[in-house]
This record gives sequence, structure tokens and C-alpha cells, in this order.
Amino acid sequence: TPHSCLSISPSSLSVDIQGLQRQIEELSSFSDSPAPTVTRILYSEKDVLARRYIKSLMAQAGLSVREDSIGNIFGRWIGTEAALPAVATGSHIDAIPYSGKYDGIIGVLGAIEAINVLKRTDLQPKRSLEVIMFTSEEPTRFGISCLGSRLLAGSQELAHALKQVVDGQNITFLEAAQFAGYAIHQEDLTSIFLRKDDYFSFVELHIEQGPILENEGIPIGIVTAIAAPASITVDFEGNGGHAGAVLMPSRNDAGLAAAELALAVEKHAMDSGSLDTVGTVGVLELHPGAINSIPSKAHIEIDTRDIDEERRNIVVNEIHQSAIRIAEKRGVKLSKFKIVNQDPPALSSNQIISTMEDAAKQLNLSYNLMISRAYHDSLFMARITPMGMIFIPCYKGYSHKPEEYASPENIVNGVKMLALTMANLSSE
Ligand code: HGY
Ligand code: MN
Ligand code: MN
Ligand code: MN
Repeated sequence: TPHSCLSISPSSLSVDIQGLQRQIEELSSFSDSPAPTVTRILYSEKDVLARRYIKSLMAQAGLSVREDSIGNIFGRWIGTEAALPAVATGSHIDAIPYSGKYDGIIGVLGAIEAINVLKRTDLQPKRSLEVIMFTSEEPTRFGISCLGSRLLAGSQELAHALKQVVDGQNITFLEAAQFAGYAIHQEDLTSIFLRKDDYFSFVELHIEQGPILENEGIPIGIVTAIAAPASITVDFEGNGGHAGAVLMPSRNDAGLAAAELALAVEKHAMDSGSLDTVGTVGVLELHPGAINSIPSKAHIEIDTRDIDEERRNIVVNEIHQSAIRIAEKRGVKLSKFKIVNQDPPALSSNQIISTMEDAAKQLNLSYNLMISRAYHDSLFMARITPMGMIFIPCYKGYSHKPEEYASPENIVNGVKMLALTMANLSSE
């Protein structure tokens, strides 16, 4: 007989971890780089294969599956009170170049398995439970992070930007989406906005992507806040010229301007007065890229974050001042300084935090209340629904590289936490 979720006994939760590990391996095979690395870029052929695989797993779990016009995928277990706002969970399956098998994946495959875990009990959820696979959480192809969740959360600015943004091969977002089979037109972009009351709550399961839980031997992290990310693209232009013939005093080397700015990014982050401020230059491209040609163009992409938004914004401004100063000093042109995104942090819902704390106690799992220094789709879902995140430890905190790893026991704990949290939320 169906019963209220609160009486689910933790011992009735059984995770098919062998099956889940097979799925993780299978999904990692849809990659544009050789194992053990994973590269899966938005709307690529491998991304389309991976999407098809996720939809098949959702269907096998008995979920009703739908996709929106940019490929956010929704798998819903209809609850007994289907008209009520649902409890949602989910994450992403796109993978930055040469990365690992677990970032995002745990929150999609693990979420589908959490549904299967609950279906193995006699639970009939009151509120529907929905698994969301967000299109493109990583900024790799179009430089826009959390593209799917940012749009679902109602970003007019993004809906506008997507009409003209192009990737490194000058392919537009709309063309790329159509290549992947999404019959998308410009007016569709705002039609996918979710409403504030579409969901009762959103919970994401994710690897920590840091070493704290593993170092402290604590199996579960309950996220209290997600740090505020910003990204900036900068172009410098100089005269370039022959590496042998142009003497040093008469050079205006765009590459050295970029190098000096990269060091300035590090300095501003280090001098912010807090360890919570980080700054990274992960992309630095020189044109023409020949050993004996002085770079006439340099393109750099800067990622800076902080849990304190004000402090993060000060660093963004300092980076801007440094770019202007360096360009003047070196006689190069600062042809672009574009803040691509400058997002506020997100706070987790206290109600969801305490629901998670109850679940951890029911499962007899110790937990850490902690901030997420990585951003996630939860950062944007928090704009339209109460949000919470569950972390599991990952090997040495490694992420965004092929050594990324989460052990079966940690994955089992995370899936049980997610299942119990969703079951409890759906009965609210
Ligand atoms: O960069 C991030 O924080 C996320 O892992 N994409
Ligand atoms: Mn029962
Ligand atoms: Mn990532
Ligand atoms: Mn991620």
C-alpha cells in the first residue's frame, strides 16, 4: 500500500551500484578524446549520442520524457498529486576537454538511479519527481556557463545573446542546435523560461570537486551557498612583426600584454584579502602562433570567483584597470574587454538543508555544511525555486581532469541521500 514518504525506512533503499558504474563507463565512451579522458562538447555528435543514452535510461526508469527547444531534458515520475509543483533534481553531462567521468554525471545518472531506488520501495510520491539534464553547464563551446539552467531561470540577456553568439568555428548557437536536431527558432529562446512556481524545490547531487570531504573522512557535504562566478574575455592587438628583425625597444607585443595581464589576475586574486577569491586564465591564444613572429593578437579568457560578491566585483574592476594600464604601457590596443557573466552567489534553502540533515541522520552518515567553490546549475535554479546540493567526496578533490574519481561507496551514499531527500520533499 502506498504510504507517506516519511516512513520510508533507509534500509529499504537499495542502489544498483554495479549498474550505475556500468552506465558511468558507457556514458564516458561518448567522448571526442581518448579514454580515460572525456571531452563532450555541446551539440557535438558525441553529445547527441549521450543525450540519446540519457533519454533511454529515463524511459527505462518509467519516467515521462520531454525536451525543450535547446535540449534541456526532463524525466518526470508523476506523483499522486500531479498538479502540485514538483520536486526536481538534475545536473549536466557535458564535459570540458580532456576531463573526467564524474563531474555532472553523478547528478544525472545518480538521479535516475535515485528514482529507481525509490521505485524499488512501495513509495508513491505525492509531488511528482523530475530529473533534469541541463543543456551545456560548461562554457566550452560558446563561452557561456550554465547555458541551459541560466535560460530556464529566465535570463533575457542570454536569450538575446544566443541570437548572435558563435563558437570558435563561427557556427552560430542556432545552427549548432539545429545540427543536434533541435528545431529551434529565435522566438523559442524565451518560451523555455520556467516560472517561479513550476517546482517546489531543486536538489543537485555532485562530486565536491575539492579535497575537504576526503581529507576529513566525511561522506556527505550539504552545500549552504554557491560562490559567485564571473568570466571575462580580453583581446590585445599590436603590430606583430619579424622575431629577428624588430628590435626590442620598438615592439608592442600583444602576447606579452596578455602574459602580464594573466599575472595581474593572479595578483589581484591573491591580494583580495581573502583565500576565497580565485582567479584563473585558462585560455591564452596568440596570433599568428609562429615561433618567429611577434604576436600581433592575443586572446585571453579569465575566470574569477569569490563567495563574497562585492570582493569579486572589486577584483573584476582591478583586472579591467590593469588591462587598460598594460595596453598603454606596451603601446598595444585593448580591442576587447568583455565581461561575459558576473553572477551573484546563491544561498541554499534552509528548509532543504534541514531536510538533508534529517536524511543524513536517518542514513547514519556524518556530513559537512560547506560552500561550493565550483558553480553548478543549482546556482541558476536557485533563482526560481528553493535549492539544495549534496556533495560526495572525490579522489584528492580532483576534477576537470581525467584522474577525477568517486568511489562506489561514496556514490551509493550520495544516491541514497538524494533519494531520501526527494522522497521527504515530495511529501511536503
Ligand atoms: O567551473 C565550474 O565551476 C563547473 O565545474 N563548471
Ligand atoms: Mn513501506
Ligand atoms: Mn565542471
Ligand atoms: Mn559540474
